[in-house]
Amino acid sequence: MLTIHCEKHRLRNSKTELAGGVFVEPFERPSRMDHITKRIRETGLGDIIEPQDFGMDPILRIHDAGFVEFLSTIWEEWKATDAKGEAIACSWPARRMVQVCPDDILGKLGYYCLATETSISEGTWEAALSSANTALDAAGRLKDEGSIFALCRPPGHHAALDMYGGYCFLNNAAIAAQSLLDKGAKRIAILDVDYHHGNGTQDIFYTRDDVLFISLHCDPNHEFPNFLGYANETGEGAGEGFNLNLPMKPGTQFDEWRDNLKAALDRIAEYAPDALIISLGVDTFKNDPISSFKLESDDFTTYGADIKQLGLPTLFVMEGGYDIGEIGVNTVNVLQGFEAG
Ligand code: SP5
Ligand code: ZN
Repeated sequence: MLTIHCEKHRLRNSKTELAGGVFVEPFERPSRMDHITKRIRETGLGDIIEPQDFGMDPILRIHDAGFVEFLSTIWEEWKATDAKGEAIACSWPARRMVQVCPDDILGKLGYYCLATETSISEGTWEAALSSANTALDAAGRLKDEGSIFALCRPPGHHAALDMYGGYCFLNNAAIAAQSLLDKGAKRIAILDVDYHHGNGTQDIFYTRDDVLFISLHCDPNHEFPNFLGYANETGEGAGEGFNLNLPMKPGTQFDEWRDNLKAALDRIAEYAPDALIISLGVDTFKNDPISSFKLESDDFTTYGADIKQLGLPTLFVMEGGYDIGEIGVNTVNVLQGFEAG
């Protein structure tokens, strides 16, 4: 399987994540990619090539223009203040407050941020852009390749129409889906297997029937992103019936997870999409430092093969996964399981 990957991901190298009331080195760090590319080479999965630059148009098909302008300028603006650290939101347009974007820099940060653990740092925008280009390049090659891996970093599935957070800035999977539709596909299914609910992707496609969104994740009543991802969110308007959330309790093991995967695959088969996008987070692994599910490394191989049974053109887009030691094995296991399946 061919992998698309951009070295510019390294420009996202934030020093601060707010976790447990203190600042820690972010779990979402550049070395994650080194372990995955090393494993790709070790296993001979296939070549790794750099993406082309697709400009702003495909990104603006998904994200709000004001949000994109904010992301592309906020670091320069932040640097010009007397702030000592990275850019972190502190206040929000919460309930019964006014939904406007203020000129004040902290006001802007709060307006566009959905989770304060994610700091904006030097190079974040350039890295986010390269990650979107990685997904777009892979999407463009999907027809010829049959299956392909977009090794994106930073991840994307928490990024909504006009919000960043959860380590995500641009929604790579959504941008790729739209590009496939714009090139003639009629229906795209996105299956999100990251441990966390793909709130951003759900938000983006919630009222549409040309993208079926299905997410397998830890119950948001107990886990980030907490405020989206419940089973009763089924879509709205034309999108009614085209959003399927399969939340599972903390500590879920693979047999139960796989039952939910089967339900997801059945729904995808019924939808008969032109292509399938997998939002591939491997933070379901038993040793993940921020997650609670119990998947073993071999389980990733098993479910890769399960996905293959759909027989669809399949674009894998990297999302989360924070057990640095095993992230390479677990990620490549999915891809190898798929190829062998
Ligand atoms: C792409 C992705 O996987 N983003 C995840 C972002 C999660 N950030 C906040 C995590 C909240 C802390 N959870 C600690 C739970 C301990 N069980
Ligand atoms: Zn995750």
